[in-house]
Amino acid sequence: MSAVRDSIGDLCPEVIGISVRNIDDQVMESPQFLLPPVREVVATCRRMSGAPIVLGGAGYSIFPESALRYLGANMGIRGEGETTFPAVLERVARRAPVSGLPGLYLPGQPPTGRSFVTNLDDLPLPDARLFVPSLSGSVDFWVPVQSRRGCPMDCSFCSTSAIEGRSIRRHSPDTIKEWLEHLLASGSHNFHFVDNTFNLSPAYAKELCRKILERGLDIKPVVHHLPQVDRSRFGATDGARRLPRDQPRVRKRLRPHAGKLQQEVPGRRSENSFEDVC
Ligand code: B12
Ligand code: SF4
Repeated sequence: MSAVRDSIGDLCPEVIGISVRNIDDQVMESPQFLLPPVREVVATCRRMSGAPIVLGGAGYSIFPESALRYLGANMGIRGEGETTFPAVLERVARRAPVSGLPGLYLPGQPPTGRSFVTNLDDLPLPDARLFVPSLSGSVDFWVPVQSRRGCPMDCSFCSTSAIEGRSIRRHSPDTIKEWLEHLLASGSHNFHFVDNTFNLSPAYAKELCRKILERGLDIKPVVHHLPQVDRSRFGATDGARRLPRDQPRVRKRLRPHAGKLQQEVPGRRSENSFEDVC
C-alpha cells in the first residue's frame, strides 16, 4: 500500500484510475475472492485524495454494478477503456457531469449501454515507452500483444463475452506485423498474444502467421488457442457445445470432459511456433 500512498503523494492526481484484473482465481475446488485487497486500495486512495476514483478492467467488467458497490469507487467503465475513459477525463477537467457516457456505471444510477469499437485499428496501440524499463528487453518479460477482441464460443464457465463481447473485432494483420517489428527494434523478443482464442478465425490467424514468417521476425510467441478440433487430435473446452454439426463424434467425446476442464485457464496455452498454425 505504500506504493499507492507514494504515488498519490508525488502525483497529486485529478482522477485515479484503477484496473481490476480479477474477481477470483477461478480455481473450482477452493476459489479465492480477490477483491478485498482492491477495496483496501480504493479506501487508501479515498483517504489520501479527493480525486474521483474510476474502476475498469477485465475483472470489473464481469460484475460492474456489484463490484462498484463493493469497492466503493465513484464510477466504473465496463469493457474497453479507450473511448469512454478519455471522455470522462475531459468532462472532469471541465467540471461537467459524466453521466450518459457509454459503458459508464455510477452508484445507484442505471448504466448506459456500452459501445464496442468495430475496427481495432481505429484505436491507438500501447505506447512501448510506458513498459516498465527494468523489464523491457529482459528474457523474462513477455510483451502482451492483442490482435483481436471478443469470442463467440460461449463456453458456460467463461466470462469473456461479458468483458469483450461475442463478436470478434480485429487489428489488421499488417498493423500487428508492424507493431511486432517496432517492438523487436526496441529489444523485445518474447510476445504473449493475449487474444482469447488465437485460432479464431483460422483464416485471420493463418494470414497473421504467414506475414510474421514472411518477414522472418525473430519472435518467441505464447498464444491461447481453441484445441484443434479435427479427427486426429483435440483437447476440450466447454465450447464443445458450439462445435459444428458435422462433427458429431468429436462432440460426443468432448462433452464428458467439459466439466472437468472448467478450472483450466480458458482455451489452451501454447508455446508452439507459428508454423503449427499455418
Ligand atoms: C492473457 C490472459 C492471461 C495471461 C496474462 C499474460 C500477460 N502477460 O498479461 C495469463 C495466462 C498469465 C493469465 C493468468 C491469469 N488469468 Co487471465 N486472462 C487473459 C485474457 C485472455 C486477456 C487479458 C488481456 O491482456 N487483455 C488485453 C487488455 C488490453 O485488456 P484489458 O486488460 O481487459 O484492458 C482493457 C479494458 O478492460 C479496459 N481497462 C483495463 N484497465 C482499466 C482501468 C480503467 C480505469 C479503465 C477505465 C479501463 C480499463 O481498457 C483496456 C483496453 O480496452 C483474459 C480474458 C479477457 N478477455 O479479458 C483472461 C482473464 C482476465 N484471466 C482470468 C483469470 C482467472 C486468470 C488467473 C487468475 C488464472 C489462474 N487461476 O491462475 C491468472 C491471474 C494472473 C494475474 N496475475 O492476474 C479471468 C478473470 C475472471 C475472473 N473471474 O476474475 C479472465 C477474464 C479469463 C476468463 N474469461 O475467465 N491470464
Ligand atoms: S473459454 Fe475460450 S473459447 Fe470458450 S468462450 Fe472463453 S475465450 Fe472463448
